[in-house]
Formats: sequence, C-alpha cells, structure tokens
Amino acid sequence: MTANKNMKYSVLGLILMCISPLLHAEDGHSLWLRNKGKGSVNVVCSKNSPTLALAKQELREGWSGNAGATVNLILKTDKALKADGFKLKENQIQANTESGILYGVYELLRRQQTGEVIKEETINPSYERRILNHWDNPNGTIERGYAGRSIFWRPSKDSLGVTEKDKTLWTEYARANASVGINGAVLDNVNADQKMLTAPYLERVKGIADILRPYGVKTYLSVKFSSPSMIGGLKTSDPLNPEVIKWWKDKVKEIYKIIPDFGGFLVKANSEGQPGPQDYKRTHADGANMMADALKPYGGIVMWRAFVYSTSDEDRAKQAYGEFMPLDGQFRDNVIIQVKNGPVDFQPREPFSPLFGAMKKTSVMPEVQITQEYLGHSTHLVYLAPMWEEFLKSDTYQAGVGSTVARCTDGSVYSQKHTAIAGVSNIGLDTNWCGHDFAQSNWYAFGRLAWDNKLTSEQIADEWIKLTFRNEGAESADWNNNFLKPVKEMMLLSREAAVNYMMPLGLHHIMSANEHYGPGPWWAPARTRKDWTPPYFHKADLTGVGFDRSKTGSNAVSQYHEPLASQLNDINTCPAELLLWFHHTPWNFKLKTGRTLWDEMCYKYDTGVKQVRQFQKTWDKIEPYVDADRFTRIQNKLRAQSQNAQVWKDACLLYFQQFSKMPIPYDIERPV
Ligand code: GCW
Repeated sequence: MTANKNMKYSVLGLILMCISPLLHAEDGHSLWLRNKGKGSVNVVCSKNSPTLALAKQELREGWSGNAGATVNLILKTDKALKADGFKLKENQIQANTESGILYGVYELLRRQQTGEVIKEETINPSYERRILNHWDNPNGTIERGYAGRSIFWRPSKDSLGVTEKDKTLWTEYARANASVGINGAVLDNVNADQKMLTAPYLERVKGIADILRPYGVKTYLSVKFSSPSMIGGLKTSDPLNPEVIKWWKDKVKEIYKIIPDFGGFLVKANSEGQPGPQDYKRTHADGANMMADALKPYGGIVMWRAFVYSTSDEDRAKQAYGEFMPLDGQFRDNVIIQVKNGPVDFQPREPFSPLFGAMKKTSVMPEVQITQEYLGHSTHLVYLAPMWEEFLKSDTYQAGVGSTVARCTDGSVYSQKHTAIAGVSNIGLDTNWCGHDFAQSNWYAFGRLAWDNKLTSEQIADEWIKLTFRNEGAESADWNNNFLKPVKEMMLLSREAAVNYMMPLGLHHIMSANEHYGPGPWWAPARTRKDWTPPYFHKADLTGVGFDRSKTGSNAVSQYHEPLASQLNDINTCPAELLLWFHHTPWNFKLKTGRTLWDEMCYKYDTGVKQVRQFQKTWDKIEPYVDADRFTRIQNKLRAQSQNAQVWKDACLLYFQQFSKMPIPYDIERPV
C-alpha cells in the first residue's frame, strides 16, 4: 500500500519534473503576453535574421487586426529615428534597426489588443539604454528578491552548463522584456562576486547573452572593483597602476571575444563596505575612467553608482551630492553616474536626489527599485508607476522651469553621449515570476516608462490590466465598468495607501531592521551604525518629529535649486508629503488640512488601513471576472496586506504617542 502510494507519488513527481520547465514557460507566456491573435496576417519583409524572424512570428501569432491584411516591415535609414525607434502605420513598420522593427511589432500588437488608435506616428524611446538590474548572486540567491531564486544562477554546487530549461526560461524573460522595450540586463548583484569575471561564469554569461540577443537585450555585469587583486593575482587594484589597467583591458578583451555585443559594467564602489578607488586614495572618476577606457574600443559603458554614504556625522541624505558634485566634468563620455531616485534609499516616498540636473557635465541615469524592498515585498499590492511618475516629473529647476528629472536625464536638457535608466528587478523562479501577480505590473511599468518617460501611470495601468486580465469574449462595457475601472482605481491608489500606512508625511526609514518589511521606529541597538537606525531618521522627541534638513539643520535643502530650495526650507511652504523629511515639526503644528501634525499622522495611518480594506472589497467583487487561481492568490495577499497595514498603524502610532503625549483623535479607530 505504502509502496504503491510512494510509487504513485514518484511517478507524479517525474511527470511534474518533466513538465515543470513548460509550466514556467506557459506562465511566462501569460505575463501580459497572453493574447492569441484572432486573424491571419501576411508579413512582407525582404530581409531575414533571428530578430526579424521573431518579429514576423509575433505578428503572425498575435495579429488581431483585419484578417488577411498585409504588413510591411521596412528597414531603411531615417534621420528622424533613433536606434530603437520606428515609424508606425496600420500596415507598416519602418525602422533603422532590426530591434526597431521588433519594438514596432510589439507596439502595433499592443494597440490592437488594448484598442488604442493606430495612426501614422514616429516613435522613439526616451532613453538609449533601458536596463534591469538583477541583484542575483552566483549561488542562486537574490538580494532583496521576493520571488524565489535567480533565473540566471544556481547553487554553487550545481554545474554552470546551460540547459534546455534555462533556455526556455531566458527566452520567455527576453521576450517579456522586449515587449515593453527593455534592452539591457545586468545579470548579477551590485554587491558583486569576483567569481563573475572568471572563465566558467563568463561562459554562462555568453550562454545567456546568446538567448537574449535576438530580442535586443544586451547583457551587462556588475563587477567587483578589487577583482585584479582578488582573481588576477596582482598586489593591488589601484586604478592608476599600469598592471591593473592592463588587467582590466585584457579582461574586457576576453569578454568581448565571446560576447561581442556586451553592454558594459555596473559598479558599486566605496559603498556599504564594497571596495573602490578610494581604498587607494583615488577618486570615483579615476576608477570609473579606467574601466571606461578599457570598454571604449568595444562601445561598452560604465554605470557607476552614486549610492554612497559613510559613518560620518553628516546627514546621510547629503553625502552622495557632496562626493560626486566636485567630480562633475571629470568622467569619460562612456561613464554614466547611476543615481537612486531619492537621496536615502528607495523609501515609500522621498524627494528626488539633488544630483539630478545638478551634474551638468556628466551623464546621469536614474535607478529605481522594482523589487519592493521597502514596500511590502511580494505580499503587498503596490503599483509603483505613480511613484516613478512623480519622480520623473519632479522639477529640478536646474535649467529653468520644466527641468524635470526626466528631461535632465534623457538628453533633452543636457547633451549626453549615452542616456539610460535602470530598475532593480523583481523577477525570480516563482511560477508567476514576481511573487505577487500585481508585481508583474511593476516590471511592465518600468519598461514602459523607460521607453516613454512621459507616459502616465494611469495609461500604463490601463494597458497592463487589459493585457493581463481581459478574457476573450468579455463583454466590454460590463468588463470595463466592473473590472477595469475598480482595479485601475485600486492600483492607482495603492502606492499612496502604502505611504499612508507605513511612512506618511515624509517619515522615512522607520522599517524593521534587516528584513525591511514591518515597522521598527524604535530599533536602535547601541552598537549599530546610527545612520541605519530609524531614530536617526525620525528624530522623535517631546518637542516634535522629523529630520531638520532646513538651513537651521543639516541644510540638505541647499543642495536643491531655487525656487525649490526656499520652498522646502520653509516649514509653511514645504509640501505636507515631505514635511518630516525636511523639518523637525512640533506635534501641534497646524497643517493646511486644519489638523495638528499629531492628528494628521493618526489620520494618515488610519486612511492607509482603510484604503487596503477597500482594496479587499474591490477585489472580492471582481470574482466573476477572473480565474479562480488568480482570484484566490490575490485575495489572500490582500488579506495579509490588510493585517500588516493595521500592524504598521498600531505600532507607529503607539510608538510616536509616547513623544506626542496626545490622544488618538476620536474619529480615528483606536489601536487595539
Ligand atoms: O537598499 C539597500 C539594500 C541593500 C542594497 C543596497 C544597494 C544591493 O538594503 O541590500 O545592496 O541598498 O543599493 O547597494
């Protein structure tokens, strides 16, 4: 009996093992690429290549325009088009490059599926390089990853050989990226392992690059600055040492020999314990330029991160600006400084980093985080496009009114040889790729915004919902009113809801230590770095709460351009959503809403909780419009999110109340 049962299980196991590569692939197909075409199409293209073959195949499989139509794919040089750009017509896609044709195909198909107009248009991407940063370690784990293990790397005991299963998975990954315009992937963690530059790992990178190439996705690597001494047998990694320079040149040559279209390096140097040029009394520019010179002959770039801060007493939010501004103008033209959207660290809400627009003679690229390190991991439904839209549209005033972050980084304001944007990926081996079904929308949204930084989060949500959830034959008015509308509303509110129940009014970095999931405003062990502890950031005491970054405090406001600097500096003109970021504010300070700071804080936390409860109700009502699997999965996640929101509210209000010593207002539900 038992033997029989075991056998039954092992047969089942075997079957599962055989079909599991397909399972992920199937699911991959079903990301936002689940529509099958409704009609046949005749595709005319005089050339052939792996990329063009994909373009044709996508058209044939996804066509839902007029049946029997003919579509022309035309490759010809046109000055109005950038490398990946294309001219779109109902029955024609014209581009300078094969990747341009492929992007045109995805655009055409998306418009057919979402019902958007298809008129004659010239479409160019906002950024030349639209890159995912994978914080994947060679042993298969992912730093801040919440969707399972790495799709690229495996436990170190496993072989590095590329399997058919790998290929299927990477093909699905590349296709999903290409469909939203993502054209680059950094395959390993910025906390880089020197192993990545050794021959067996480079061989696997080649294997990955070969799969991603036809989809126009270039591979990049994060590299450890001290590689020459760690794996090259040199005594130093000093960037000005001739042997070190030669080591990098040789390494780059070795890489391009097997990956001719390799994109370049991403470097985290002298940051959170990582080695860097400062270890040898050299500057970031010395380090970045040395690598840039090695990559230059092959067209490669260096993305050098500005996420730096030390244990000094200086306000952590000010340090990157302090370190990088003096170097403006010293970097090679194939170096791009990669700057996180905010000056601290991917918090639910931060002002934009003051480096945007300020470095006028240096290419600067934004880094946003798709994985929800500080936004509820893969448990909370938080659609991040509103946050990125807010960030990209922030006016830096650096070159007059309208110098938005988007325009200061995409080449519209300053001439940059290269432009780029990076998103820290939320992808893993989980069957739904991102842990939470709605987290897929953040992968999608990153790609769409990287392609067009003027898109609204609403339009992106609209597209994504239609592509991901609209069933064949769904009656459209009914579906629009009862699914699209409420779900879109929920998505659009979700980021503000998270800010409300986690860190409203400019509060930041008050999460629990290490995991960065729940609340922890009290966490401050004696021997920990102060600038990692929440009390360093919220500075709550009997007089008030918030970090004084005004002129009377750390003066971080001075890093912003006028008139913004003065607006932020004055407690009466500083926007309420950033109040406690810039001001230590008295508990009874009156806000524009008429409430005191304490009452407003209570109100915000409570609003956040209520918003999530509303999301639960919204979701419960849409049950008839979605398959049972996704319905239940998301319902369960929302339940957890709702409980978590309550915990955040109770914990934070009870913690801060010991300082405010004020009662929870009567119309706010009291913590239990
Ligand atoms: O957000 C912090 C994370 C670290 C991360 C670091 C960085 C990769 O907590 O896990 O390390 O930022 O961006 O370098």
